[in-house]
Amino acid sequence: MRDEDEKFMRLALELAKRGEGWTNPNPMVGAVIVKDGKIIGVGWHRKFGEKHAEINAIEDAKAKGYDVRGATMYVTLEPCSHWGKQPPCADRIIQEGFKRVVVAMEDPNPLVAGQGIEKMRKAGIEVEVGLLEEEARKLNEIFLKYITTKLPFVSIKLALTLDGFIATETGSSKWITGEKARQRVQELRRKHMAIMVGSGTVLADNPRLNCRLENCPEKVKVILDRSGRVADEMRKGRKFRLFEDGRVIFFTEKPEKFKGIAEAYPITEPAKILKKLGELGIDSVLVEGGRIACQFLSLADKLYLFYGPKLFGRGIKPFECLKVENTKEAPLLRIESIERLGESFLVTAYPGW
Ligand code: AOF
Ligand code: ZN
Repeated sequence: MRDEDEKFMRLALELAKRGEGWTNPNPMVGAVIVKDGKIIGVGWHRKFGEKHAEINAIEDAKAKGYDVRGATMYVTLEPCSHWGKQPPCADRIIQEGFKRVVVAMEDPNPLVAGQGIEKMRKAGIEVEVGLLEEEARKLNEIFLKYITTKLPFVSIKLALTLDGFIATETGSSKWITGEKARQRVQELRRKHMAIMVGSGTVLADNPRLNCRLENCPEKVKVILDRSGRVADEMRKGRKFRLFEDGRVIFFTEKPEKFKGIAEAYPITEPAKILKKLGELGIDSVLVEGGRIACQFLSLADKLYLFYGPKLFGRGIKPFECLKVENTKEAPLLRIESIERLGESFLVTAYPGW
């Protein structure tokens, strides 16, 4: 029984991932309905504001002509008990006559927080909680942070040489990693609502900062431009590609320079920038600018370090602001994984502080 449960929950987790990038700032959720050992319906939360996973799974089973009465539902997040953009899933599960519900994790949303589980139990449904909980928590690490703190999940992405440089002394950085690694960056962009860089990157590279995968929503582009250099250039007639799609937000000491050109806030302190992004409904930010990385290091939730097979000897280092003198003082990272991407590799790590 336990083995079977795990198999169905793994499938629910896989289904949930199909919503990646589309559900923010809501969680990714997957659901599988099983009756007499057979999968009769599957569903996932496809897009923010749209139907929840459980409802999609129930509708899938019904469309195939199945009766869900007496069935078991496997769902990666506690079914909701509140009225949001959608009606409460727990009520629907009760109405439909499910016998058993297996939940990977409780919903940390204070509006739910165990009440969905309680409601279903009170209605006589067998509810089990905690199957593959670790995987479910990892899947929704962005949602977990945002719903509990109202601050965005901060990831820092860097492309480094094997000797730890992000650019040569003259500022050249194209390219340190190979094509496969750069493709992987696109996946990271899909996962995060916003991409953040400094004005230096915008002026030097004129990047699009979009997500070029087939299945990817528009990104919010966040530019740190203390002195308003991008606005100055725009007034001179220069066109920037980052305006081609998505929302663009500047943080600057000179908001007046952006009047009539772009959305800008008079904030430059990293912690305050994050607070503002949270207030704007942005649940995650991928810091891609190497030169701003160190400012956000102490606030980071995750690091994505891509290493290319090159050596520069001299050049620009990403974390010089740390100034570690003794090895004992060095901040420690907890490595989550190491992925080989052609001749490059990706180290994913969580800050240990
Ligand atoms: C579920 N299944 O598939 C999702 C859930 O505004 P709403 O109605 O879409 O509600 C959003 C909240 O509902 C969200 O913050 C989270 O707590 C929960 N999301 N719950 O049972 C789902 N996406
Ligand atoms: Zn729901």
